[in-house]
Amino acid sequence: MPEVTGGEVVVRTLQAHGVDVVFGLPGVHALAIYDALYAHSEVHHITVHHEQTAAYMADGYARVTGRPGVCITTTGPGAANTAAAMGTSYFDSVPVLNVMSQVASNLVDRDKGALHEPKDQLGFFRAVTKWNARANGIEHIPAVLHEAFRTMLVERPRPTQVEVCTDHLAGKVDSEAVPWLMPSQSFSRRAAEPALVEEAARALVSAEAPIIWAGGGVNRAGAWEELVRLAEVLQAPVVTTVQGLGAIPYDHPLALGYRPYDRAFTPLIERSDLLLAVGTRFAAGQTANWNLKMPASLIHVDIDAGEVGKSYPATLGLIGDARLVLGQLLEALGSHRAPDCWAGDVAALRSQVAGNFKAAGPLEMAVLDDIRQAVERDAILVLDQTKPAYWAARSFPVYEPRAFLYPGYGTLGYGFPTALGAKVGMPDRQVVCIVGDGGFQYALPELATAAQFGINVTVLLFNDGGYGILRVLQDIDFQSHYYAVDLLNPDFGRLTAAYGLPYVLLKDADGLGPALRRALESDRTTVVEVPVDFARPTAWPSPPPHPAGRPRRRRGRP
Ligand SMILES: Cc1ncc(C[n+]2csc(CCOP(=O)(O)OP(=O)(O)O)c2C)c(N)n1
Repeated sequence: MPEVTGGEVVVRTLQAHGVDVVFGLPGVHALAIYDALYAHSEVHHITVHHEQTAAYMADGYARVTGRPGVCITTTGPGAANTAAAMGTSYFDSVPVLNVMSQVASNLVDRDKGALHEPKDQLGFFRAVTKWNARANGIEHIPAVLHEAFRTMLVERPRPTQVEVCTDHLAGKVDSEAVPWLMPSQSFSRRAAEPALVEEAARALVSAEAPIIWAGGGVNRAGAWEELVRLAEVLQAPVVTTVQGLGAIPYDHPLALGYRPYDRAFTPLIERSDLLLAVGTRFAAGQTANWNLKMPASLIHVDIDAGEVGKSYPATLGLIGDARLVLGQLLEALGSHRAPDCWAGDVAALRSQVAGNFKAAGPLEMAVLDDIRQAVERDAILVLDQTKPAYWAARSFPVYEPRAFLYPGYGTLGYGFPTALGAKVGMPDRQVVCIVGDGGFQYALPELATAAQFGINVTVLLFNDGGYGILRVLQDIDFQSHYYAVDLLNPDFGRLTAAYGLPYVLLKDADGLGPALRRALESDRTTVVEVPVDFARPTAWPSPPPHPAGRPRRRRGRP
């Protein structure tokens, strides 16, 4: 009888769930997994220089493909190094599976001082996962991994963790004794209660001025086609949260093109009698800390029943996968076609908002315009926590779904490693990372990962010599007591060259467009450094005066 190791059961189970690339950093307890990867070259492994990068890469891969990203880490400190990245994926509902080793099964949680012995590794990761478990023996591995995939693919997508003790990974059993698996295609997603769908359709048909709020759930569930069709059927303008960007193309006539927290949204809500929210938890940042008022009627579509009514009372909750539920609504609406009650208001409001942005941050908006014009329509932007990224989150025109990766958790150091994972997931698309000198230095050694594995992204490095946004806050709140915000930066040119990668230094933000175009033609990761100090804007964009009066009543309502 052929025998298999626990490590091999891990790798074959991942394969059975469609995994063909993993991101990781080996350690002594996890080596049996690596030995199985050695034997199964169909599963590609990308070796990183810090475990947080493995988890960020898995996050980037998952956000752009819609499939779970998988990282492999080793017991104790190696695994713990992924915590900020796992927290980011948790915050933004991204399906990342962290497969990790544990000490030998007879030593777990005994505090005897075994090498890398973690204190309650499952407890540690409970805080940043929706589900986690230890496989108690080789035969248990397929079922535990399968459950991790099930929870990420069927329920709200959030990170999971599976750990296997090192003796189980290295141990062997008869392959026929392993309960090999049910493939992931057998997972079926949840649709909404048909009677509630009918009720929602009736409410949508009789609404006078409905608007749609598209959250990250639309991108995660792959529901953008249904969303756009529904918006067209209802003639309802769509506002997108930062995680929902690209769910409707920015140049679609019904795309509002700005985020709900923008004060420009207020008059629109005041005019609307029904808001259809899809895949959103109405997070603080999107609702001005829940100060945004909602229309009288709110229909909330979400895979997670716990979100419905949590921050805003819902008139009706439709619990299910966004794609399925929007499909159900379209079916229930049948041949209904709403008249256009907003006429030119959407376009007028959009252009006013764009004007406000330009007036409030001329340099920031010029930089973003240059970027937008240089990259392809479906380019993927990955944002770190740097001044131009905040402006981009407010205003960047996104035309394709899953093309704007922003850490809602506010995680500094996210951008560059996540961009690498996004490129692995979508090798044929341009991937541009927007990062400051502070954030880039979280993951500089990953320039080696880019070079070694031929991962080609473009890094736009905005260098202001410190933690610039904190200087701004010290200005505003602490009488300009600049403290702990200046950085002694390396020579980024020599540093990039040390990894054999191209680098361009601009004098200032002028010339960014042509430099970015050239960098995008490179066949290797290229760093474009832009020395710039985005001064504190004179004013944040203020709400535009409302272009029209009350919405026209619809004619021909059924
Ligand atoms: C993991 C983490 N640590 C600290 C912070 C706090 N923080 C937010 S932005 C920032 C400064 C970023 O500096 P840089 O990347 O140079 O961009 P800049 O603000 O200068 O544009 C810091 C320290 C954070 N958001 N996340």
